[in-house]
Amino acid sequence: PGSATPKVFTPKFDDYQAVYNAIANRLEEKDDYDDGSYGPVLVRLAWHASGTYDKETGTGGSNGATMRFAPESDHGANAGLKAARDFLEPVKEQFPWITYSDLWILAGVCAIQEMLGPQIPYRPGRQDKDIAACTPDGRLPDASQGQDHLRNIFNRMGFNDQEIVALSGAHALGRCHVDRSGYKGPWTFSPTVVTNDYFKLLLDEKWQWKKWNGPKQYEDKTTKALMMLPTDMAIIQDKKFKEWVVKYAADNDLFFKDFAAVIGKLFELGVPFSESTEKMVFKPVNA
Ligand code: CCH
Repeated sequence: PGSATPKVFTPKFDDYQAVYNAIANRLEEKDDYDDGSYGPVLVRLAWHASGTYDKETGTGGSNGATMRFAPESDHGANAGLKAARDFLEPVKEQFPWITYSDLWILAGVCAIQEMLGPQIPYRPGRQDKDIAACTPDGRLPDASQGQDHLRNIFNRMGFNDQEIVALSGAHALGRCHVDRSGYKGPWTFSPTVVTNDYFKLLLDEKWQWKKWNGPKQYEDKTTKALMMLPTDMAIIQDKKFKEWVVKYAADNDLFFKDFAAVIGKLFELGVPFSESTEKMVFKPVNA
């Protein structure tokens, strides 16, 4: 009797695993979407949500999901990510208790694991913010630039050379779309599987400028089917970056270990977790 406190739903591991499974089971639902999987574009969504972080001001990062709103959704770097946000909308409807910010990151973790990548420990606790928290344009990398730009952008998030190179290995996945970034084509022959092929191809192929009317990009001399951005090429043009490219090309286990660690760090930039929040490791569906 008396004033009963209303029951608040406190999601547990199994609830997050259920969200994970719902995403995993839909990744390949549309055969005609790109290379047959929404995995790559979900990884890009989680990265662009996180990569706005500025360590000096503590602004940006995955806490907030402010890319739901213009102007951030209209930033040039985010072109095409509506496909990923729309893909997740039915999942949000099915599990209304999860915040968009936690959902987008969980989707990135799910996509990496389901595309046979390493396990990425996950913590929930992000809160959605409103339009006022949108970050200014220009915080994400510009593909037309070189190594100084990469260091400026990623040092601002708090990453060193080794971490920059490990993160770049995500370009084993997915492709560039003319109607999104202006660039064209995939980096590897298996764009829906996490591998160290990006590093191997950077070193083993001969790369030449693509002759076309689009933005300056490289193509492989052998098949002309693969591409590299100027920023991709910068990590073999720069001696210090290249040392890590050589290591990751030679050792997939090392790449998986370092990639899991750096992605875990990226996805948590600027998130004020309560100390009791434990990391969850989700069971893959596509094992
Ligand atoms: Fe990236 N990326 N990325 N990228 N990216 C693009 C696509 C993907 C840069 C530019 C581009 C990371 C780093 C960089 C993915 C993950 C990561 C595209 C094509 C451009 C341009 C977009 C389009 O046209 O659809 C630049 C510059 C950098 C500098 O470092 C990092 C870090 C990550 C993740 C950890 C993924 C995945 C894609 C494929 C998306 C898709 O739809 O297939």
